[in-house]
Formats: sequence, C-alpha cells, structure tokens
Amino acid sequence: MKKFLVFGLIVLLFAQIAVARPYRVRVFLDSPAAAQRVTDSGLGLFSDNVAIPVTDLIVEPRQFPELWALRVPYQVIQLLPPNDAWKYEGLSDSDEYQSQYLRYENIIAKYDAWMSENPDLITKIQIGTTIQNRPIYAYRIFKNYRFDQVSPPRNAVFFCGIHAREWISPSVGMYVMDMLIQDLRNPSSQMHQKLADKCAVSIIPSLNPDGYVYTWDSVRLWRKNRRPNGGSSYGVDLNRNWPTGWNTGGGSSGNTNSETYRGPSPASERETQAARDYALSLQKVVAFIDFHSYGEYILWPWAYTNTVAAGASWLHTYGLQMQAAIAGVHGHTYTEGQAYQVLYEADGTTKDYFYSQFNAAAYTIELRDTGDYGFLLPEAQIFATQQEGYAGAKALLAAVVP
Ligand code: 0X9
Ligand code: ZN
Repeated sequence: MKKFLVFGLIVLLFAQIAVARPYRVRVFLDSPAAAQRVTDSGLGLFSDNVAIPVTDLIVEPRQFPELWALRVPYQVIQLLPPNDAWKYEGLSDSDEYQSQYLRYENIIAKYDAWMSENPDLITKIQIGTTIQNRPIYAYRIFKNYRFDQVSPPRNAVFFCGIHAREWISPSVGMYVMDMLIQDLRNPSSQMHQKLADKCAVSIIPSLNPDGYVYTWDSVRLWRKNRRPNGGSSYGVDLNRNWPTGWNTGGGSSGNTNSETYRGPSPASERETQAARDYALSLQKVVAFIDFHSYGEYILWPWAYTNTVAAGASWLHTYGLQMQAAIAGVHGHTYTEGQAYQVLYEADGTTKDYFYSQFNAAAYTIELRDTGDYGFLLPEAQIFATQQEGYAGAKALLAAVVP
C-alpha cells in the first residue's frame, strides 16, 4: 500500500513538472527601489504595470528563487492554467473575427480578402521581416476621387499587437479596417466626408508576429518579441525600443530577461525599424494610435518624462473627445491623461516617438478590461471592445482632419 502511495506521489510530482503551471503571485512594494527590482527581474507581469504598493506577477515554479531574491512580501493568488492550455479549438480556422480571436495567418488572410474585395481602397505593403522570417505588413486604406492626387495630404497610423499577449489589439485593428471600408463605401457617412481625398489610414495588423504566434503555440502570456538574447533569454519589449527617450528615465530595463527589456540600442529591433521606416515614408503623419490592453486608458505623451508636452492642451482636448466617444458606446469611461502621470513612467515608447518625430496626435489606448480578466479577455467581450476601439479611432480622425 505504502509503495503505491510513494509511486503515486512520484507520478504526481512528474505531472506537476511536465505541466509546470505558472502562479499568479501578488507582491507588496513599499519603495521605488523595490519596484525597480521587480522591473529588472525576469518574472512575468500579470498586472498591466509594476506599481507601488501592489503588483501581480506570473511566476513559473522554477522561478521561485528569483521571487525570493526580490526580498518583498508576497502572496500566491491563484494557479494559472498551463501555458499550452490557451489554444482555441474549433472555430480557429474560420474568419469570423468578432466573436473569437484569430491566429496570425488568419488575421492576414482576412485583410487580404478585404483588399481583394476593395482594390480601389486598400493597398498592402510589406514593411519588414521578423527575426523568425515572418513578414510584417501594413494595410493602407484611402478613398481617392481625384486621380491627379497621387498621395493623400495626411496619414493616420495605427499599430496593433506590439505586445504579443494582448490579443484584443489585433482584433480591434481588424474591426477598424472593416468599418473604415464600410464608411468609405458610404458617401453619407461622417468618416467618408472626413477622409475621402484627405487622409489615408495605415493599420499594422500585428507588429509582433513572432511573439503573437508564440502566445498561441507555447506561452500564452508572452509579451516581447522573440529575439534571442543569448543563453536562454529571449525577447525585447517593442514598446521600450523606440528612440525617443530611450533609456533616459525609468520604466525600462537593461536585463535581457526583463519583461520591459529595452534592447541593446534604440530601434535595435526589426519590428521597430520596419514600422519607423514605414511611418517616415509617409508624407505627413497627423494621428497615431498604438492599441494595447488592458486597463481602459487613453494615454498621450510624454511617457518618458513628467514634463508636460508642448502640445498638451490639444492632446488633452482630443483625448477627451475620444473618451466621450468610447463612453458613448457601452458606458465605459476610459481614464484619459498624460501617460507618465495617469499610468506610469516608460521610456522608448511608440507614442513619444510619433509625437516628437511628426508632431502627431499620438496615443496609446489600453483596451478592456480593468483587471478582472486582464490579458485573457473573454471572447464574449471582443465585439464590445472592437466597437469602443473604433469609436476612439473615429473621434481622433474627426479631430485631426479639418
Ligand atoms: O507598458 C506598456 O508598454 C503599456 N502598457 S501594457 O500593459 N499594454 O504593456 C503602456 C504604455 C503607455 N505608456 C506609459 N504609461 N508609459
Ligand atoms: Zn501592451
């Protein structure tokens, strides 16, 4: 009997190691120094940021020594599902994108289908290639009645999927494209009147395809890209790699294992270079949105410094217009303000670059939710969040195009 018990325990132990389910662990931080130790650690973030006094982390069983080394009080909150348990079965090869998340190839197939149905509106540009050889695309939508006018006077640029695990971001990007097509086919719509002959919108469906694929096939809560950093360390945070303010303030890390590793140099990553060079190739970028999750925020520059941006009053005015438009859909009032102040300090982020380089109305939108499900937003909330994302984008386009 005893023998069987021991055998059973051994089997259980192996099962535990084989599955290696991560834990959600709450740490209590009483100082900026303690917060920085967490930022510099290789532990995953379950919260949307490292905050004083409470932050939730994702800790693999093998990482507990690293947790202890932080010398902070902690409490295990829950056992998270196994890393490979997030694969969506069944419908995942369909192109129905308003009630389910899609794999990368299905996202691109969806945009390609829209493009072939609307060749007069949409063009596709391969803007780069990832380290794992996946193409990175931008799709640009523009209604032109004046064929003498080769390129439009203005451009808006929307990024999706910089952070791999924020699946609702590419999902919102698809809805924005779908709605823009419908609006530009309807001469009486508000967006048609705003955009036709005046402004093109470029959407990058996923700026981090390697990371996104990795979250589907291996580690659901992966955030960074998949650059090998040496040894067993992978990934650069593509929202800490941009040149503006790179490594000047705080809120990024030089530790290659960190979730907010900024990379070896500004714009070191192919994804950053691809998106930067594409934006630079456009004649005039007037608006920019980087879609993230979660938290329900509308954030404008600066994120790298507490200094108030020169154009802050109009950034704030447009931010409030986006906030009202989003609240008008389902009553969710997204928190609006300067990123550094209402969320946290972060250097080398996208919107700081778009504001400093182009003087664009540049925003990060943190989509749903406020923390109940976090990055694991249920499919039942996809459509409502897409509507909110489009409402925000529309309000911004309406504000920047005269
Ligand atoms: O940390 C980030 O890159 C963004 N949050 S997320 O949870 N999606 O990772 C926030 C970027 C916005 N800027 C700052 N508040 N710094
Ligand atoms: Zn993000």
